[in-house]
This record gives sequence, C-alpha cells and structure tokens, in this order.
Amino acid sequence: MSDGSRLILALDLVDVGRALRMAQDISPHCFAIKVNWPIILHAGPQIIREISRFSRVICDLKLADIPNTNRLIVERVRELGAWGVIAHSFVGQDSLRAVVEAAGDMKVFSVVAMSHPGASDLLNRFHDMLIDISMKAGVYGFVAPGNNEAVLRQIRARAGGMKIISPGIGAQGGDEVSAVAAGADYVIVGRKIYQASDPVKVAMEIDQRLSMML
Ligand code: O7M
Repeated sequence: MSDGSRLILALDLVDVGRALRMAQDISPHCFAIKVNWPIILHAGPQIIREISRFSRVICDLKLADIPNTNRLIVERVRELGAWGVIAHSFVGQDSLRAVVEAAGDMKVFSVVAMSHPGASDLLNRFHDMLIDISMKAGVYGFVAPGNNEAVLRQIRARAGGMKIISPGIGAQGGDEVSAVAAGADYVIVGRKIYQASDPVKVAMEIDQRLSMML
C-alpha cells in the first residue's frame, strides 16, 4: 500500500486466486483496494481480512437499509479489519448515522452521485441534498463520478475539504487526471487495470500520472 498514491483499485474479479495475486502485486502502487459484492460473494467475507493484512480495504457494500440492519453489517465489516466502508445516503440521515456510529475508526464514504448513465434518471439530480444529509450524519467522504466533470465540480464546491473518491475511469469513459483536476482526491479504477495485459504496468502509469499533479 502506498500512502501517497491517489489510486484505489476496484477488485471486481471473480477468480479469487487471480484477485488475490493482483491485490498483492498492485498494492505497492495504490492507496487502497476496494472490494465489492462480486469478490465477496465468490471468496467469502474473509477476503476483507486477508487483503487487510497488506493493504487498506474499502468495503463497498453500498449499504442502503434501516439503521439497525446497517449497524449489524458495519459491525461485522469492522471486525474483519476494513479501513473504510461505503453506504448510500438516499436512505436518510438516521441510516447513515448508524453506519458512522458503528464504523468506529473506519472511514465512511457515502454515495452522493453515480457514474452510470441511469444515474441521471434520479440520483444525480439530488447530490446537494445527499451531501447535506451525509454531512449531518458525519461521514468522512463522498463517492462521486469521475466521468462526469460537471457533477464532480459541483460536488467538490459543496463538499469543501472533505475527501472525494471517484469511479468511472477508463471503462466508463473518464480520465484519471481530468477527474482529479475536477475535484477527486482518489480515483477508483477496475477494468482498465485488471483487464489489461499488464495490470501492474497500467496501475503504475496511473499512479505516476497522478503523482505528477501534486
Ligand atoms: O473501473 P470499473 O468501471 O471497472 O469499475 C468501477 C468500480 O467502481 C466498480 O466497483 C463499481 O461498482 C464502482 N462504482 C462505479 O463504477 N460507479 C459509481 O457511481 C460508484 C461506484 C462505487 O464504487 O461506489 C462506491
């Protein structure tokens, strides 16, 4: 794991052996590794503990439940050693606050806008309200689209100095340098890295491009 890196690897592989090897090979070049349902369902929740031995792990469950259920899930994620956890904010302040309270030292990132085209149907029209709900709940940072500069800039303006992590790079059309220029602190990258013929090389290139912006 690299403290100075602005890259977060999205480890959405379903081949568990390959995922673990890739996590180990790329961890020196990224700030954190994000695990989502695909790898957790294939490998089991212990994958969080396993990767936490050598990297920060952000557990991307996109929690969106009532406060009690959110709390029960987050307590388990915390026991497994994750560094961060991701929750939806549209469910409201009480549900999100339950995540923050159960998280303890874990960082909580809330989703305030998304990167896929359908996000404009509903979610991305409400990012200001979702930021306000998230701030009142006490989150550490936000998830905002790295492939939608207009929305990302608006979110950065409202978010002040809070951390923003941004997916949508590569396979979803975004560019890592443009995303950071528009306000992302970290970019989340999956397929552009793990589908490359040389994933470590691509991860190093992204890391280097972003470090030149500092
Ligand atoms: O780089 P990709 O497109 O292969 O993968 C992007 C990752 O980011 C993948 O794990 C998605 O689930 C996640 N993601 C989005 O692509 N868009 C969003 O709006 C939000 C997320 C995300 O990480 O939310 C926490």
